Amino acid sequence: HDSRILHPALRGRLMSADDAARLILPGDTVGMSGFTGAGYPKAVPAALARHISAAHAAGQPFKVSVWTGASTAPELDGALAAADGVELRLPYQSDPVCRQRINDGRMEYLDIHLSHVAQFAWFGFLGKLDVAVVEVAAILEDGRLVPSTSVGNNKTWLDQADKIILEVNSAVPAGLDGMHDLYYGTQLPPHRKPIPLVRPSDRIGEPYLRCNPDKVIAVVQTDAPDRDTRFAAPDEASRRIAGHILEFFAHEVAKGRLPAELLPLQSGVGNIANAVLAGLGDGPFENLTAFTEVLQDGMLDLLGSGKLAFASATALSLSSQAREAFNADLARYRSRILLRPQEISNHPELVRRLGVIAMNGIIEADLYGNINSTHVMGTQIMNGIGGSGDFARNGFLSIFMTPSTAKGGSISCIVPMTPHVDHTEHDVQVVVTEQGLADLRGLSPKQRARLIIERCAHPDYRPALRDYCQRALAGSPGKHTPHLLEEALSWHVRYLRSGSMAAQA
Ligand code: 0RQ
Repeated sequence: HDSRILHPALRGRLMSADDAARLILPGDTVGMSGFTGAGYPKAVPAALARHISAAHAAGQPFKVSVWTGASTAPELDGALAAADGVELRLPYQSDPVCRQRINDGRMEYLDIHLSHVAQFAWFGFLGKLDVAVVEVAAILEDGRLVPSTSVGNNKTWLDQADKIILEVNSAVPAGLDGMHDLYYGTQLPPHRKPIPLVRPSDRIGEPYLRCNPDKVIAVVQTDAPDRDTRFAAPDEASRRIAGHILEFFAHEVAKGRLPAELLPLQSGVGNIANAVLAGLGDGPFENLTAFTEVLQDGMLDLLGSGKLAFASATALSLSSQAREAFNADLARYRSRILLRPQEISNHPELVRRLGVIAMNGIIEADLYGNINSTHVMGTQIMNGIGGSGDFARNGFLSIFMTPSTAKGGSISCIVPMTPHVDHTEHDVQVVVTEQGLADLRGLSPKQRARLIIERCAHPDYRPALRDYCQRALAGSPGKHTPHLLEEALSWHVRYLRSGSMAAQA
């Protein structure tokens, strides 16, 4: 353990997770490391949850606000939510207990674009950060930190927090040292300069996090792996979605709109995203690159097979099996992966410059291509917008994918109107389901509607969607984006009342 804590004074601040957690006070805002189940603190949050539960049992109020990079794991989000210890949580989460608390109205949740979090903290939009709790791989002699399996917002938390608690996790492979790129050149307006990154593989910063040792109030040792982020083997629908996307890429290359090696890929979370990556592994494209936020199993496979030449991300979000393979073969990946702060991995300037191809999963799309990625039936949060907006708005191409139905066919994922919109029709170029792919570029709203129904909707729901369109065109005062306002959300209302969107016979 000690070989990972080389700074003498910080070695003197070693303590148990319980003692460290006691330094976090009721009402504090805590910036935690962690991005899609990678690099989150493994011990202090659970100890904090125990203290919170004890305080509640003694009749004392105790809540903290929690900022992270993105989703963490049961040991952090789950434990604190179960203890009713979170006043407000930001940004992206995907924990079932946390989700339940938010939907029960017992926890506030602020779902913001992942690229906005660090700059909002710097702008002072979010208030003061009291404590940072950050997992690292090691502490160097001069106090700089070797980052863990994710970078997320750690740079900002370490800079902004009054007090710092470090978790040094000896389960993080030492070979990760050198695979991070911390850019310290982001300024505040009006002093910002162009970010000097023109290829996904460009190194523009330093390998280590800077940290003022005087702010470090505790160092805790852990030896625990990241969350096991498992993927289901691609099912038939996912394979077909992947097939449509690959065919589309081939078409774009043939038309001369995409180079043979495509453009840097961004791929979201979930099984469908992973299936698309698996599809690319079997496809004709070589020398691919990725400029993305999460490097998941499918992307590691592509790196392994050589199809993917380089990946820039902010987190390694792997299953335990893929992690073992990665750790055993780190030397092979070292020069082909860079982990960056999420303000860089998701930066609109860079996504636009590089011409990223954004591919993200959704809950539902409406006839005109408005996308709901976050809210089930309009009011219940699923996960959050994550980085999908950072990439979709600014990418070369923004592709959204979903099976055409959910819950055994009782829900159509193509609806007349989405009761919540995360990505407006203006940010959406392609919608794809297992039924087919709608290329919406250059089309007006009514043209988009026709294509989305005929290409993407499930055949069981197509007649009702066509019928809605016709009646909306006849009855809508505006013929640009026709709607029957009193009926537009009736499919969702019907599902909530009867358990199915299908019209009753
Ligand atoms: O729920 O497992 O309980 O049945 O939603 O759906 O089809 O497995 O799809 O795993 O790709 O997730 C939008 C959630 C899709 C994800 C979402 C139900 C469905 C199932 C999952 P069950 P699938 P995926 C990068 C970018 C936003 C953030 C983002 C997501 C569950 O892709 O969170 O893109 N995206 N970030 O049954 C009711 C519908 C439904 C529905 C699906 N229309 N109505 N339930 N479901 N459609 C990553 C980060 O930024 C960190």
